[in-house]
Amino acid sequence: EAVGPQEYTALKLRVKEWAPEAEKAIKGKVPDSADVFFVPATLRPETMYGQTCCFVGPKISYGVFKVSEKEFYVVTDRAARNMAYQGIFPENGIYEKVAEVVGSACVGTLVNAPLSVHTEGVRILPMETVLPTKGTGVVTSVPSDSPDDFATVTDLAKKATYYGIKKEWAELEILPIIETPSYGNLTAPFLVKKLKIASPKDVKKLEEAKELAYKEGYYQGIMVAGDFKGEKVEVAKPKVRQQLIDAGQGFAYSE
Ligand code: A2H
Repeated sequence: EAVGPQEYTALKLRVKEWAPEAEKAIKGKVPDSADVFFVPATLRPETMYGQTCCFVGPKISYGVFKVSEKEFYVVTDRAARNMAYQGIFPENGIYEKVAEVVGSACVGTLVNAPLSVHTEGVRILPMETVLPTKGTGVVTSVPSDSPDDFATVTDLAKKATYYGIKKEWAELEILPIIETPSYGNLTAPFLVKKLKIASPKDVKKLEEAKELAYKEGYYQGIMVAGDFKGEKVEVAKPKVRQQLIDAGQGFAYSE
């Protein structure tokens, strides 16, 4: 766990089509003409090309917060409070919640994920290990480079019926984003296999895989997707972040 403040990139994933239960929860509370965004917080903006879905905690309660008449964010109350002191809402310290929705009700919602190769959109899916006390409580999934994400999408596809999802929602193609000398161009799948991680509940081994993936990716990785192909991850990371911010598809969030 880092000691100083964490500098996240918050990403704006626009809702294209609501899951029926979530639609009921927001009906009449958000103008029809407005855009609603799920807002994951990430430390790896350079991997956003590889988003295949976006996770919420099924039992976590989320708020729908008003940014303007045209724009609403889905995050935890805790994150909205933090954002209110970081200039993200119109008035300092003030955040207006217009609706509440539990994570499980959002599962199946189709969102547009900025930079993702999956331009048709990605689904909101459940992840049991999402912490309500970190980031925004929304986690975008990049299974090529995050062992947690790879273990979770593998489990979701295996037990699609149990999770009440369509199997294909968890099986969007995983494309190479970063090439590394030790683990090839699909670092997370490689490490999950190598360390024989069987499920998202293998917390200890996942911790080890995360550590290895992060070091190798950050210090040795070369981009093989996106606008900064051929550049070192270390160099590309702030550039991708800035691009997202300049395009209005993301913003800085810290805690
Ligand atoms: B990262 P730190 Cl490709 N609960 O983004 C659980 N995990 C959360 C979370 C929450 N409430 N909020 C954010 N996270 C995840 C990309 C990524 C991430 C890659 C590789 C590693 C990685 C795509 N998922 O994180 O404890 C988010 O996943 C490895 C730790 O604040 C976020 O970045 O350091 C990261 O954990 C923040 O973790």
